[in-house]
Amino acid sequence: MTRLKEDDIEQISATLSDYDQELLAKTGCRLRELAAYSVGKDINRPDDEFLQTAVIPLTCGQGVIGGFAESVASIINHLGFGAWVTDLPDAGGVAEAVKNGADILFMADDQRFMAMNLHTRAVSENGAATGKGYAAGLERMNNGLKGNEVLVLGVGPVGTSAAFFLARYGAKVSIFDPDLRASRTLVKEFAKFGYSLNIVGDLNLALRHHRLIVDACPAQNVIRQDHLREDTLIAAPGIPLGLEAAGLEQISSRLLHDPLQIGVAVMMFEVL
Ligand code: 2YJ
Repeated sequence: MTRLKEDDIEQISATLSDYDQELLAKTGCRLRELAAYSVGKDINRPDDEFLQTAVIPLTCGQGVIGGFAESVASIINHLGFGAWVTDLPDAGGVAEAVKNGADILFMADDQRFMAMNLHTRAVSENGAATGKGYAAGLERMNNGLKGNEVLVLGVGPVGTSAAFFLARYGAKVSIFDPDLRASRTLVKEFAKFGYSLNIVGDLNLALRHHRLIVDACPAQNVIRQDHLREDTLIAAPGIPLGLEAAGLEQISSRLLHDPLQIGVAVMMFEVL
């Protein structure tokens, strides 16, 4: 799993309005609408309006990422909910959050990024939420996915979740991961839900064939400019972006890619 860097997130708080405008142009939804859509909940939530969320910095592992907790809180604020960062990190921060009336907690270590609602006990994990949100984003960008072929790069938590929700939208999903055993395991898991997955052998051929791509892997320069068509749509939760820099300008209006926004928004709506 990629650990976010300060550079990846430093612009988030200051650019959320622009982010919403771009997302609206690409998907027809603002962040709040996309998150609500992806979890199948009503966008208007009068009962949840007063819920307070505490974001708790965690110092374990490689430590606090400067601006991480603040960025998460700013995204939740932008969605229209109260959110603050605790003064204390770790266990002291959890106690501080509870004492100060937090209803929802967000916290991330190097492996997991979790949200939990202290009243309902609903729990959300960032990887699964991110995959769900990007699947919804691609579905909105394409005005539906029924019968469409989608290629998912990477079958970690984000790619697995994206593949699942793409299949639920009616897409024909192909997966590619250098770990063939992981792909085979996923095929068996999906079969239990009645979904079939195609495992791609030749990545280059698959990238040429597919118009709809989910890039959920941490590898760079996997998608080349010559793989892009004029109607290609890419949903790319993977950090860093797998598309080579030369292709960025050509596809910018048809590319969904952010370090945190969609994942955090979906986590929030999952625990409401
Ligand atoms: O509280 C802090 O500042 C740190 N403990 C945050 C650690 C952030 N965790 C990560 O970057 C993980 N790899 C999960 C990121 C998920 C983004 N999709």
